[in-house]
Formats: sequence, structure tokens, C-alpha cells
Amino acid sequence: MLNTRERYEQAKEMYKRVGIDTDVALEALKQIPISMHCWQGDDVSGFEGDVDLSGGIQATGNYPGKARTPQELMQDIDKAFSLIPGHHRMNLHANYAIFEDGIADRNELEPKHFAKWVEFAKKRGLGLDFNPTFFSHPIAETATLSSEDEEIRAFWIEHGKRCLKIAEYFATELGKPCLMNIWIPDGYKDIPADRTAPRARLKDSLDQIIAAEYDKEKVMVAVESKVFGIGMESYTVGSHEFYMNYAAKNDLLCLLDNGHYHPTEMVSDKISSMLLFSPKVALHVTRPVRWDSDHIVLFDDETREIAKEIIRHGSEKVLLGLDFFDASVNRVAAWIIGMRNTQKALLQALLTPHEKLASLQEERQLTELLMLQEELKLYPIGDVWDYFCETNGVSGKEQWFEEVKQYEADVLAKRV
Ligand code: RNT
Ligand code: ZN
Repeated sequence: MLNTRERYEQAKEMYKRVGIDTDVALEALKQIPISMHCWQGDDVSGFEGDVDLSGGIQATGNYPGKARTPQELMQDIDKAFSLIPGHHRMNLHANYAIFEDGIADRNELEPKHFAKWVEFAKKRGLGLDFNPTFFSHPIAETATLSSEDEEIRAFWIEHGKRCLKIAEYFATELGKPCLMNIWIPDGYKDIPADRTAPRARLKDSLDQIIAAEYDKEKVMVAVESKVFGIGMESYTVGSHEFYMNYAAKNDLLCLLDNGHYHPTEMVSDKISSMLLFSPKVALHVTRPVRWDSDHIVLFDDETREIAKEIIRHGSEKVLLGLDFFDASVNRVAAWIIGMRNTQKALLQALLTPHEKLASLQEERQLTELLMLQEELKLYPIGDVWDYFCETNGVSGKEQWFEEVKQYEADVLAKRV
């Protein structure tokens, strides 16, 4: 049997015939950071004590071994990163603040509550991204930034401003810009009488948050829409049109989560339009299944199509993060599977002769285009992937799971 390098050399020859240099592809793949979401590690629980997950999102399942403390979560993140090739980023939520001298409410959060995360990131050379948490809180039950109650609205505006400071602190400390993404769950289960007033209040709240002083070189603010949530089936205040316009008018980034649109509406088809009008776009890559928008990312058609768009436009224009939470399987494995699948999709995109395919389209050689797109699907990407993993110090095939099983036995199973 051929070894990994020999298989790679063969694959390299095959890709060369369609004009692809696999060495160049692998170098490019190594440079694409994916922001790994901390919330897969503990079912979006955070460290504020006993609060239920709210906001129309749900993590179902109770697979043993969930991280319960910052130390456990960090240990699990380290394990996951040790089996994912390349250098990435971490995406934190405000409810993952680490309190050493008493709990601070969301409107009292300060950079010091994230000092431990900065220390963690610094040691590992990771960049950090951030999210204010507008859910899982007693006064987020009715509405947050769109609330008709001025006191509630003011509380959440203050939270947003505090988070801007924390995001700026991350960027300053780590010397890497931080993406701060705003998502709110506000909406109605049934048909609202007034669709405008809540949106007008959300607009005003966002205006107040971004009016706070912050360094725009360091913090990129994004806004994330959603078509519905559980219990918010008829109307969400932060709809796609709302945020797309808000971002365009205020020079913010639009964050597209591919679980947040109607089932036949594809984020892969939106990226090219967004990038004609904005220099950058942010993504939450996930997998919608029926009512849920947050299954583990697969190496499936839409993930691959999104990856092609990222590569065609230039990966520096797309801030790429993952967003799923599955509590029914080993959580560390969930991270690894989702991250590696996203990387495989990027690799396949890097191994695609885009110019050749585009010229077939321009010449209206559409039969040949279809044929070639389909033939390329069975090119030996697996041999290139294995080589990438091995040269980056992780196993290419399923052997990585042995280590996760061992970790489960040694560490996760003891968390009772
Ligand atoms: C929810 C949004 C949002 C959250 C995270 C936890 O539907 O996708 O991005 O998943 O903020
Ligand atoms: Zn999301």
C-alpha cells in the first residue's frame, strides 16, 4: 500500500492536469482561520450559575461529560484544537465571563471578567471573537433591544456597550481584530399587530450602542438576522432586511447564519451579492435540519458551496465562524467534526479550477461545465487532506477518534 506522501504525490499529478497546484492549495488552507464557538462545549450554558437557555434556541441531549467550569471548557478546547489542523480563533459569548470577585450582571461586565480568556488565547496564539449575550437572562424573557419597557431596553443597550469595550480589549491584548456579533432573539409567537415599532426601537438601540466610542480598526461589529426561533415563529424583529439595511447604512458587517433562512434559501447564493456592496461579510456556518438551525457541520453540498464562494472571493473578505450546539454526542468530537468538515470544504474549493469553470460558463459551454463539475467531485481530495493533516501534526483519517475516546474515558467520564 502507498504511504500518505506517495498517495499525495499521485493526487498532485492528477490535480495538475486540471491546472491545480496542490502545494499552493495546502499553503492557502493553512492560512484560513475558523472561529470555533466556545458554546458547543457546554450546551450554551456559560458560567453565570443556574440559568436556563432561552431565546428560542435549544441544545437537546444529555451526553455525559459536559464542561462545567472555565478550566474544563478550556481543557476541552485544547483537546479539540490538538486534533484540528491549522491555526484558528475562538469565539466567546458574554455569558462565559469568569468571575473571581463576585458575579457581575450583564450591564456591569468589564474586560477584567475576560482576563483569563485573554491569557488562554495569548498562550496559544489564538485570536478572539465576541458576542454580547441577549438571552438566558431573567429580563430577556419578553424582549431585549426592541423592548417596549424602557428600563429593560436601557439594560441591554448598556450590555452592548460594555461588550464593545471587551471586544476592543481582546483586540488590543492579542494584536488581532475582534469580530463582535449582535444577535437578539426578540420576536412573537403569533402574528403581531405592529411590525414596525419593535424594529424602530431595535434601530434606536443599535444606534446608541455603536455611538459608544470604540476603535473601528480593532473591533468589527456584525449584526445577525434570523427568520424564526422556537416560540418566535411568526415574527422576529431582527429580520434579514432589517440588518442588511442597518449594516449597509452604518458601515457594519452583516453576519449570515446559514441556519437562519427559509429552507430553500441558500447563504452560498447571498455571499456574492453582499460582497458587491460591502468589503467583508461574516458567516456562521451551521446545518439546519427541520426546526433546528444548529446541527454539526457536515461535508455536505451547502457547506461546500459556501466554501467555493469564500475561495472565489478571497478568504480575507469572509470572517468565518461556526455555530452549532449538539448535546447528544461527545461535545469535543462535535467541534472536531464540524471544524474538519469546514476545512475539507475549503480544501475542495481550493482544489477547484474556478477560472476554467468560469470561462466555460462565459462561453456558454454549459454541458461541459456540468460534466466537469461532476467529474471533479471524485478527484482524490482524501489523499490531499490526509497529507495536510499529517504535515500539520494530526491524523488524517478516523484515527483521531481514538484520542477522543481516550479523553472521554480519562477526563469526560469522570465529570459526575
Ligand atoms: C441563534 C444564533 C446565534 C447563537 C449564538 C449562541 O440562532 O445563531 O448566533 O447561536 O449566539
Ligand atoms: Zn448564529
